[in-house]
Amino acid sequence: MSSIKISDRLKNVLRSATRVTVFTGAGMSAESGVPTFRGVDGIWKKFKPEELANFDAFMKNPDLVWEWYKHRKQIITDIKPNAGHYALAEMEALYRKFSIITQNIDNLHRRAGSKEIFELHGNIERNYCVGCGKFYENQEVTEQKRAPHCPACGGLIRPDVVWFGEMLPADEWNGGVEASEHCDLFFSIGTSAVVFPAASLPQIAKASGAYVVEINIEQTDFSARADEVLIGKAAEVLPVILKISKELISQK
Ligand code: BJW
Repeated sequence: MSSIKISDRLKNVLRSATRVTVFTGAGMSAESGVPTFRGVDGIWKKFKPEELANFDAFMKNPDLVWEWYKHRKQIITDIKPNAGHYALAEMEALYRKFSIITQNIDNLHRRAGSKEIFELHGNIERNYCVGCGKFYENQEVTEQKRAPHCPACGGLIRPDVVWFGEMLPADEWNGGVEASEHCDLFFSIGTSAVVFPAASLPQIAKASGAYVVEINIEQTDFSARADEVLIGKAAEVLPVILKISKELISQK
């Protein structure tokens, strides 16, 4: 943990910043036991996204897609937020404005105690009917082996997540853009930064003048444009950043 080097420049920004925005991807939850999408053990190594994470695939084979999400719901039910999620939740109290924009559907930021969260790709704990739009909690539907049908209209019920080719929820997206445009410090954490439009947010933050820090176990497509890249696990780097932020802010 102590081997992570935080530059003086970042320390200065951590001390002076009032608005901090954090953008997270699957690597954020890796230490909790949620598989990433494109890593060595990534989900897409076993399943092709076009077979599972799009609306046409769901309508063609709803039971297969439902089974896959049911499996992932089970993983998420069984796990807990990690030290990185808890560090971010604690950092929220240190800054005047602190926003989390997440691509993750696992609800772990909320479970760790973070308050301002924009969920760009939905939340696996919710479901809705493709026919009438009625929402269903997981408890109401996950017991079912096959894709469930809506008791109200008979339509298929799907997870409330954003599949390829679908628009992101407007309020969450607009909130995420606003938080990226108006921050002093922006962290891009545990994302390969290849899925758009989400991957444009670090670029928006950079173009708007934020100091942009990437935290990842390896370089990404975005690394060359970041002001600073911290190579390490989110669950190990973030507690170090929290500790330094607390020290710097207490000295102000
Ligand atoms: C660690 C770590 C540790 C590991 N610590 N780090 C150009 C060409 C073709 C298509 C497009 C295009 N531009 C846009 C598109 C369309 C498409 C897209 O971007 N495709 C690209 C792949 C090219 N985008 C869309 O379709 C989006 N909608 C859209 O554009 O609407 C407008 C539109 C409408 C109609 C027609 C056309 C356009 C929607 C995207 C929805 C993405 N959905 C998913 C599934 C969600 C539900 C589910 O979970 O099942 O979202 S796909 C998947 O990717 C998921 C993720 O949120 C998302 C991003 O992945 P993420 O989080 O970055 O994970 P990984 O695995 O890629 O990376 C993990 C990283 O962590 C790695 O870097 C590791 O190194 C690191 N790591 N352990 C720190 N411990």
